[in-house]
Amino acid sequence: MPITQDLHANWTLRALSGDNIPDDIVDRHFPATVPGTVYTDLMAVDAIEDPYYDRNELKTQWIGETDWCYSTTFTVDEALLAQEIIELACDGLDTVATIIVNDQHIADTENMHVRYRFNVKDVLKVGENTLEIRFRSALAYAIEQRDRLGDMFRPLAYQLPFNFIRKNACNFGWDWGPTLITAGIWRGIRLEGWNTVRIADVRPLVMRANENAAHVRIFTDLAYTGDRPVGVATYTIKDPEGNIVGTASAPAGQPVDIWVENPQLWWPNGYGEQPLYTVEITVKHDDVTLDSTTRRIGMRQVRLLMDFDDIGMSYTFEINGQPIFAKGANWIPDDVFVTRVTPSRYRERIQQAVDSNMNMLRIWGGGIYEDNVFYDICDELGIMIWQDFLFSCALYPEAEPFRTEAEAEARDNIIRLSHHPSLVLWNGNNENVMGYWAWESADGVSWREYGEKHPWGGGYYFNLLPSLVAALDPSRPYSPASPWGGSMDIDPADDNYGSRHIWDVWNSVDYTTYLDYIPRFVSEFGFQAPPTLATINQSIPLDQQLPDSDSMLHHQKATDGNGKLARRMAEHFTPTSDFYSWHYLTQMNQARAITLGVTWWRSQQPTCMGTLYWQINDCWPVTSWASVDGYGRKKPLWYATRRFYAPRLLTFQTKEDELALYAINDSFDAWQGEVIVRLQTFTGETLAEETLTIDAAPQASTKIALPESLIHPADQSTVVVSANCGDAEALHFFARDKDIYYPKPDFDAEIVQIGDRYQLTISAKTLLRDLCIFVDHIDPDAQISDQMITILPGESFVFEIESTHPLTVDALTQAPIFQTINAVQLSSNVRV
Ligand code: BMA
Repeated sequence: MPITQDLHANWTLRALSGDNIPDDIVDRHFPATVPGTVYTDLMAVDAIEDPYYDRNELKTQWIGETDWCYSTTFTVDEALLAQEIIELACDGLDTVATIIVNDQHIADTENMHVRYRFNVKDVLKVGENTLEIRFRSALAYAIEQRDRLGDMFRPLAYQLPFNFIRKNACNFGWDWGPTLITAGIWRGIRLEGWNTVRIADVRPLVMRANENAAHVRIFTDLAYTGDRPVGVATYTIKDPEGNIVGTASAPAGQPVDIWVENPQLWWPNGYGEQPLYTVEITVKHDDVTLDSTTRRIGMRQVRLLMDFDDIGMSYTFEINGQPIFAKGANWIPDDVFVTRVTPSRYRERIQQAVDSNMNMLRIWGGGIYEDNVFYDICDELGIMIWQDFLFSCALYPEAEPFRTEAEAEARDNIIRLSHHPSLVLWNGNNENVMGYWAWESADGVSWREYGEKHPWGGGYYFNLLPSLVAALDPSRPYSPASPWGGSMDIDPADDNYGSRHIWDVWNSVDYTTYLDYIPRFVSEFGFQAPPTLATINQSIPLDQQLPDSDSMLHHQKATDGNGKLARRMAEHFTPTSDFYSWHYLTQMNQARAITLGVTWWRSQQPTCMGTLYWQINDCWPVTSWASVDGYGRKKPLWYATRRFYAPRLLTFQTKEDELALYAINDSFDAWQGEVIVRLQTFTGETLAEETLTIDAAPQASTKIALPESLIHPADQSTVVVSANCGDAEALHFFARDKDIYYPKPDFDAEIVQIGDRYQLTISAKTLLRDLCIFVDHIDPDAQISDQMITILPGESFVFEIESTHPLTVDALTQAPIFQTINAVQLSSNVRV
């Protein structure tokens, strides 16, 4: 069996060269953490200030312009040195690295997304050895590559040439991300010594599965030291209880097929369980085990139905023969310094997706292929993963070394990830086809014009990547791009074909424009809001806590972001200049926008079969489209998400001014019941009430006609209509907030404390619209059970709060902790 020795200890870091290295950094050796990054190492010893605070990002730009050197020493013993091959295995080097062992040059690498192995046996010795990894400035490298190729005018959506280096693109600055260009040994590094044979990779692929049987095809690639006999490989599949349900053996290296009868099927969150099977692979010769490994798999079949129909072309994920409405969001790296994303942080974030009733996350192409742990957790929790290959918002060179690197990287990550049942799609790129179709560079050159004259990445999306997927992972669908209409001749913005992104809402028009669209699948659409108050308190100095202060604007990376926030807000609300009211109203506008888009598109299934909003998470504290902010705190949109992605949803929709109620039922069972629909005034007077019948077929959206008495109130500015059926409830207001006459909020409040838990009961005497209790402003670690709750007069709502701070009714029922639309909009709307 191979001998493994981690090389994570004794590292130091020093700046090698660069024009702007501060004097107090020159010639200093810093202790370094591996895996880690230069930034986090310098922060650990206070050599730099936290770049996430205030405008510190600007003070650290020299780091990305500098060449760095990591060095360590390690001891090799005789047992290791006796192995035929001793590889230095690097799971991730960020990015342009030169590796030196015992003063001998071993290799140069230039791809953050690839695992490397180098045989270093000849340079190792028993006793102490040295290892040095030098990282060139990634920025300098990217500029140099661009210049070498004479490619100054290659279109891209941002300033710095992220498309000339195989590194996470968003490091170079994005419309939600700072420019913090990292360097470092960002994943594990170790020595592996072995003899005769090593299992280089294993791909157990579930080719087909239903309740009768699952077909598992296992590919194994072996590495050999010489031309000696290596015997047979044996394969065992165990069910979740540990029972052996399938075995095979074959000459080592030859694929095998195993059929498992009556498998326990893996389902996405909300549709069933996530049973996980284990595949054990052992290579033996003459009864001696030479190597062995395991992989966890799930018995499920995935297809992406891109079928022509009388509308256009569908884009529907099908799991185990069942079409699934994809409910989810886009995922970006959870921290600029991705090495800080621990397994528990991954779990917390993915659990937040699960708890908000999501079943899919799209790993966006400007980030990274995530850690194995990420996919393991998604396997366990039923979150389907749409994985972009890492090409985003640019035309990409196909010249060397990029083509070779693109191939190596795709190959390596397909091999690494293909056993995960959560992974349901390989997707070629983010918005590069759309850019080709529709975008212009700042200097007025159309991307298409450029792409017609130069390689632009099409060779990757239409040739290289699909052939790699077909060869290495025939169990999964491939889509060339997001958005994608099925052909280069179809506008990727066409509603009727394939996946699309919708960005006119937010950039230039009000969110009610969502009602104009019935896409087949929306893989991006979004709406900004600032992060939580606690996160603002943690990242913006108090005297800068104003919507347009320098510091707040520094934490707003979108072009004219605050202008868009203000214009979109003015379409619904009477604008406010008070910081806390602005913060609250922009968050409400965000949550309401995404609520409208999702509920409308869910109501339009099966024409539309998926909504992935932009974006679930952030990589630092910033005003962005995220529902969970850069410090992991839930914005009101997260709570809205839990409601609008509920498996059984009641929703009012107003397309073409005709108010209708929809019952959306994602489950495999019919939903039958009675729904009480009531039209009432804000002070509690019932104007009309009807009891209607719900008979909603499984996995469908059912429209429920509403009687005239409920949908045409005489005074639209003082009434609300509600629908209730068990846990499902819906509300509809007939006018925009700025045209509504809200009553002054009137309520009773009561608090009960049990240890660190509080129950706060709010009993409404008048309507309380979109009540939020921002307890995080008092206690940044507090948790609250819900936000953005509308309480009708005469009703009450109980908030569960967890906090170690003493909390009182007084503290919790005053602005800026206690916020309602009534209070914030009252002054401008008082009827005279
Ligand atoms: C989409 C994404 C990102 C971007 C987001 C918000 O197009 O693909 O590139 O951050 O919009 O503008």
